Amino acid sequence: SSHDESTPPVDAADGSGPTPPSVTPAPGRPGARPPQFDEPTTPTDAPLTSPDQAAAEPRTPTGAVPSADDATTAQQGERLTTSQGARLRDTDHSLRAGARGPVLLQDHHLREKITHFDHERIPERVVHARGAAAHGVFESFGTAASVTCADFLAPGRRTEVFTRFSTVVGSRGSMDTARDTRGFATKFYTDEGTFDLVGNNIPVFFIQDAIKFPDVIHAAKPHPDREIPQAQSAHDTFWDFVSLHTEAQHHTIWFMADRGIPRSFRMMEGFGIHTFRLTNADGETSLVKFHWKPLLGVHSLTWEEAQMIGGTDPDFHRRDLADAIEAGAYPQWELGLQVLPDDPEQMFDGIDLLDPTKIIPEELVPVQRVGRLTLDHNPRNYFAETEQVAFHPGNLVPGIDVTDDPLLQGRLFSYLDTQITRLGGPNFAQLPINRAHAPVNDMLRDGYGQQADHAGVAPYRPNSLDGGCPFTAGADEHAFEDLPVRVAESVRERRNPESFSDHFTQPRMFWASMTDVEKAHIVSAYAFELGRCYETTIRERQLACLAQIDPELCRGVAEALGLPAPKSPDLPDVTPSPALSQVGGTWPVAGRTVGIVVDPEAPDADLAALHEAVVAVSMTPLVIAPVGGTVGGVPVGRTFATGRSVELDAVLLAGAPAPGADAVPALDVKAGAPGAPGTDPRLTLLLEECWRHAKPIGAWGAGRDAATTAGLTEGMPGVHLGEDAFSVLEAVAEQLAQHRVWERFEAPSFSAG
Ligand code: HDD
Repeated sequence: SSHDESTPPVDAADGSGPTPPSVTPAPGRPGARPPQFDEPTTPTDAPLTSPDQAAAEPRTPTGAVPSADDATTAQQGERLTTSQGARLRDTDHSLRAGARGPVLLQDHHLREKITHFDHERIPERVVHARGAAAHGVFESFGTAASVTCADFLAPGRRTEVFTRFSTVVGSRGSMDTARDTRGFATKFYTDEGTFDLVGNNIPVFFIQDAIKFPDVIHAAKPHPDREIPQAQSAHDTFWDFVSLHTEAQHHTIWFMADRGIPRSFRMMEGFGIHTFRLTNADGETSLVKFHWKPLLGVHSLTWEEAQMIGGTDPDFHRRDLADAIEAGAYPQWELGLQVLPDDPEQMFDGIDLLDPTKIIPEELVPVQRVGRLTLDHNPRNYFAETEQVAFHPGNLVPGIDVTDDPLLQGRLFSYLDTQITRLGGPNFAQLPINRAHAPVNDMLRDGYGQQADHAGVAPYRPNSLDGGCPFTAGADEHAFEDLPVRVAESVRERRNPESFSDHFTQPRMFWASMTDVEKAHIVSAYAFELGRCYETTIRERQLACLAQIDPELCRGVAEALGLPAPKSPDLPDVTPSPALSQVGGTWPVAGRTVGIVVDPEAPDADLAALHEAVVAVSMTPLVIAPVGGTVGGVPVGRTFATGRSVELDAVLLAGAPAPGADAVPALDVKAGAPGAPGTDPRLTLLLEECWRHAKPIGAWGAGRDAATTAGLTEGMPGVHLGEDAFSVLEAVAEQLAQHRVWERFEAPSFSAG
């Protein structure tokens, strides 16, 4: 039968079914259509109109709501349609031969809906699969004009940018806080074409030649048999490779150090790694290294925090970036250049500038600031923007060129190539996020996913039919010039230069530049990673590498592994580079999260004012109470069940909730476990963790008693017991400026021996 009269659709518009939930359609766009792209050069359409968001629920702990002009609705019109624009009466029931009968093949809407869904996923990036991104602006200081004619670096220029941060090894759904290198890729949509700076948060790379990239990645990715472990380097194949392929040792010590577990994307440096060649308006060239310097400083998690966050909030970095931007705490970096003369040797102080496993210490060649990056709005759609953005180190603009670094040369091939699989054809540059903001006039035609409806008959040159166009640029028309760089007279060969062969002096310099607490973290990181390997020979081989870096480092790791420390050869003296250490300075506390533990039974009178005071210094207050709701008019951000210390940068005790009825069973704490009687064991745990992770702790009033009961007394490092909330907040914020209470870490045992 074709139609069963007795079973009308349950939400039929004639009112016979239940009332559909009321939704607010987007105003003013009846019959709205997806943006039409006449030419691949049209900049992205203006955002679609959105409903007023003023009444939306707060989405962040700060209570910030999306701005009213931010299009946040999925709806592009008032009535649901097919992809062809035909209005639909029903999208909830397939067309059947009777309500209980089989589904009909003729149900074109069912087939369209399911077919599209079946193809919603694209391959994740072969590396850097997991990432988060934001839009922003780059403002040039104009200070680079003497070294480059790149227009976006001229005085007063503002350029739109899109920056994507990533981990390297994990899959798209892996955790943010894995110990790994972080990608830091920025697309500058300049008036002279798109420039991509595709860097990392570590200034050196694993390998010196791109032909080794499949090897290092195969070694670092999960084992091919069981596909474990996910997003980790703590496994045999990784350490097998880096211990055999010792040019990887410099990069490896960087991510065994705290750089491998950043506190936030906002608190990472970025590096272009390779040496690039800049040209100024007079045609003079220089060699440069690019640096991003975060205004919030460079800060890391502790390893225990990173592991715990991996469980409680695998999206920690992604959330942190989006929340900060939404709350108006826009992350900022300054772009800096180390400028070196472009002489034929391309060497500096014995360092081959074409070797991407070496740095130039900042103390020898200062980083000169040339502009500021501000990330000020979140992507509207993760897939369209963050997933589909396609970076390429070959996206260069006049004034910036590559060098013969063999790693960079190979990258110039790989990035274009990979997008063809990942984005399904050669037209990915037409995706809105990838479109140049400069006018495009190419002769690339057809192919999968072609969006443009090109006019004319002559996409070739020379032609006489389409006006004889396009013309190429004249000498003074800001074209990208291939510099007449001299290529060494040589024979073709597969070989590294001798100047690439020192693999241990710079890791030794890195080690020597660390403070004791940073050294201790490095030793424990190696001990953890090698301790997770199964093969003793691999551990021994890596210890032999460490012996070539530093005997203390080697001894510390060997002790933890219960293996003999191989003897170090005679090692060169190195001059430490203080710029490599993360400890010792003070930085702005903007965007830090301050937990405020409250007792709902005896709310602190000043809670609302305290909350405001935290926001006033651009920090994020997170009120923590045994159960949800509001306390003293302030919303509870986390309960003892949903919160964990690792989300916080500092904790304030405004009160001390007594154990609730559910406290003990929820935690499964045995009676008689350590912790003060009368204090909720979850609070005890929170304080213990904050102590162990060297976070400032403040308390006043009733909170002070709780602190004392927990064994925290005035005079202990980073413990601030005061008379009132505001003086305690001030003391805590001042301490937080150093990132952690460094004194709390134990003296590392290896330095004693
Ligand atoms: Fe790469 C992605 C950074 C060497 C091949 N790379 C990718 C991304 C970053 C880097 C940040 C993610 C971009 C995004 O967010 O979409 N890669 C680097 C750095 C390197 C480096 C700093 C060395 C200095 N990469 C490198 C080599 C090769 C590749 C030597 C290949 C020979 N990289 C790729 C790739 C990826 C990529 C396969 C995967 C997804 C993509 O490009 O778009 O082409």
